[in-house]
Amino acid sequence: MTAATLITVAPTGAESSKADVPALPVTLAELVRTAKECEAVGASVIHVHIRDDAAEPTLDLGRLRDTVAALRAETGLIVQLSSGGAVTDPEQDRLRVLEAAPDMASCTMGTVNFGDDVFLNRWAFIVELHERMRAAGIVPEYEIFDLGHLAALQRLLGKYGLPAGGHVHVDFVMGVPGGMPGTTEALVACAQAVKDLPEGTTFAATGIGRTTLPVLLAALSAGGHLRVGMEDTVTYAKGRPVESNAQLVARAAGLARLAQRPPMTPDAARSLLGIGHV
Ligand code: KMH
Ligand code: ZN
Repeated sequence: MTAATLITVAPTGAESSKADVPALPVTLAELVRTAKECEAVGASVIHVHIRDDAAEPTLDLGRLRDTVAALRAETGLIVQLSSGGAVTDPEQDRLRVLEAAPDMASCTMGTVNFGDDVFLNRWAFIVELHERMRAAGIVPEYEIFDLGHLAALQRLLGKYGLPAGGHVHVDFVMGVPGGMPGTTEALVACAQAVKDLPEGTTFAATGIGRTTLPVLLAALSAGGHLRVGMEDTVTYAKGRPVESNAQLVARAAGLARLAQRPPMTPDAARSLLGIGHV
C-alpha cells in the first residue's frame, strides 16, 4: 500500500460562476491566498484554471505566466496548469498554455460528454499535447473521465513513449454527467486497468459533486491519491456550501491521516512525479 497521500487542490475550474459561488477564488490574489491555505493543511499540487477581470474563464498567456510566477514565489506547491480550459476553448489556445512553463499540465485522454456540452479531445490533439509537454519538460497529469481513456493512454505511451520525468500519473475524474460514475465499482475498475500501464504508474481520483466523498474514501482504500477542490464540488455536505478550498483539503488530509496515509509534502510529491528530474 502506498505510504503517503498526494493531495491536489483544484480551487477554481471553469464551470462555476463567481456570482453563484462567492467563495470561488477568481483573482490572482484570491488564488494565491487559497493556495497558501491549502498548502498549510496538506496540499502538494495545485491544478489551476484562471479567470479574467469579469471572472470568466480565460487562457490568456500573460495572466497564466503571472499566475505561475506568483504561485512559485508565494508557495511550495507544484503548479499544474489546466490544458483542458473550458469546453469552448480552441485547441490552439489550450496548447499555448504550455508556454507559461508550469511544472505540470493536465492532458485529457479522450472526448467526453460534459453535461449538455462536449469536452473535445481528439487523438491528434492529445498526441500534440503529449509531445509538446515532453519537449518542454512539463510533467503531465493524464485526466481520465472514462475507462476507455486508460486504453487510449496505453496506446499513447506505447506509440510515443513515457512523458517528461519518466513517471506516469493519472487522475480519475469521476461523476461528470456523461463520463464514468463516481462509484467504488468504477474506481476499482480503473485501478485494475492502471496495472496495464507502465510499472509504478500512480493514480489520484476526484468525484464531482455528491460523489466527492465516496470517491475519496474508495481512492484512499485502493492506494490512490486525492484531488479535491471547488472545481469539483461546491457543496461540503447536504445544504452546506463549501466555505473554502482549504476546508476541502483539510477534510481530505484528515481522512488520509485516519487511513494512516498522511499527506505528502510538495518535495516528496516532486520526487514521486519526476519533477525536477526532466
Ligand atoms: N473544464 C473542463 C472542460 C482539465 O482541467 O484538464 C476540463 C477540465 C479538465 O477541467
Ligand atoms: Zn480542470
